[in-house]
Amino acid sequence: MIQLTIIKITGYGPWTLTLGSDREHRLQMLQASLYKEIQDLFSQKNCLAFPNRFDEIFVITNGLSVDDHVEIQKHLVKSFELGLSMSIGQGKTPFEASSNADTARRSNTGLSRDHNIFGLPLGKDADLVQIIHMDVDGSTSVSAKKSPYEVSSLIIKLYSEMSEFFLKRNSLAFFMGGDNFMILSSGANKDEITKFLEIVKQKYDISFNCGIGTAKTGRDAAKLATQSLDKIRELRDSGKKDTRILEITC
Ligand SMILES: Nc1nc2c(ncn2[C@@H]2O[C@H](COP(=O)(O)OP(=O)(O)OP(=O)(O)O)[C@@H](O)[C@H]2O)c(=O)[nH]1
Ligand SMILES: [Mg+2]
Repeated sequence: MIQLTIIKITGYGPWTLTLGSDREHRLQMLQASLYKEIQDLFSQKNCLAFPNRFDEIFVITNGLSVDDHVEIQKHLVKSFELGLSMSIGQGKTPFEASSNADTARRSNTGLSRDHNIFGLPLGKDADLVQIIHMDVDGSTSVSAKKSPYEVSSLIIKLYSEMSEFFLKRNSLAFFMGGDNFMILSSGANKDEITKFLEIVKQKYDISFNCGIGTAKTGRDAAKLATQSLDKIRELRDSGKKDTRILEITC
């Protein structure tokens, strides 16, 4: 079971219009500072936030109670003039958890109405998070042959391919910057990941390295996934073994 919280700016569209048309720089600053504050507050509680279209943020919140969410919401209310809703969902897969969170908000199923927190009463068994940290093998040499924007265009295509492939398997992929992606997965099947690697190799001539981490919290799962990825690099650089997928479970 994984627990996800979707944080959304409430009444954002109408509010943006009140700023007039010279607003883009202000919206960009607002979105960046909102993301920073959310990552800061949630990571202190062993959670990990993922940017989703800038005005919506997904957070792995395994182990977090409604009271923990209220505490964070109180901090955020002090820092931002805009309101935020938090929708909490649990599920057997990340997709199911995200759908449950969204359904709760749309059906106005509240866990704390005073603090704009939605969701069904939380079960206690949201205790397993799995993250796949995917990173392009040798992106520096790929980038050297392209202009910066051509590199971005390639990364967008890879992201699109990844998102579609893993969504079909109830997993959610996020672009984390540079050549890094993280996939919230459940019971990652190495044969399936291998299939994805073969598709991108064949279509784009790109190889990914995939570190998998499984733990009780988002931060711990990400730490183990990155540790697995670094181990793949270490094995590659020492010339010992060419591994593309490695898993560490706590
Ligand atoms: N989000 C995130 N970005 C990273 C991380 N490590 C590196 N980066 C970014 O990824 C870019 C590419 O770095 P690398 O992946 O180390 O470069 P590379 O040439 O692909 O080398 P290998 O991955 O070892 O094959 C860096 O410039 C950073 O922007 C990470 O752990 N997380
Ligand atoms: Mg890389």
